[in-house]
Amino acid sequence: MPLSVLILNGPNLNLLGTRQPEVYGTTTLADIERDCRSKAETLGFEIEFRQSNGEGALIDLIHAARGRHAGLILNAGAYTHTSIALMDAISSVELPTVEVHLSNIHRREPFRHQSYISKVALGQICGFGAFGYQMALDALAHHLRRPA
Ligand code: CA2
Repeated sequence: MPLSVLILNGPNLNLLGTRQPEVYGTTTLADIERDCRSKAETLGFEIEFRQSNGEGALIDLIHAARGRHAGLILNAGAYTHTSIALMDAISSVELPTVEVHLSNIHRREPFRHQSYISKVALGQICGFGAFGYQMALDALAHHLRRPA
């Protein structure tokens, strides 16, 4: 059975491609989902691709991922910088997690330099726009196929 990966997107990412193209580009979340689906196929993964604006809803999706998915790719949006609750949810399910951001959060305002997600993630990919999701799928494939 193919390994399954949950790709989870946080607040305001549903607006991608419609506003602030100078910061976030013109790619929509639907474009990113389509590209993730074709990349996942080449890697032999199944994916579930979700977005929510709610912190609690994101936490519920992470809890539900336990036992259903082998890994998590998370762009938690602004909750990245604030949410101990999301960090705890990732710790609790013990799923290998790759953190993704479209923008290079370290070149932006100081309040974006802090990430609670990084403290529990395998690693962080940021600054490569939508391509970061493809990189995250490769990173998870590499991690999940490593010899025990
Ligand atoms: O760079 C990223 O991927 C972020 O996670 C995006 C978040 C931001 O709060 C993080 O610091 C970095 C914001 C997503 C907002 O997306 C929009 C898209 C179009 C128009 C307005 C917001």
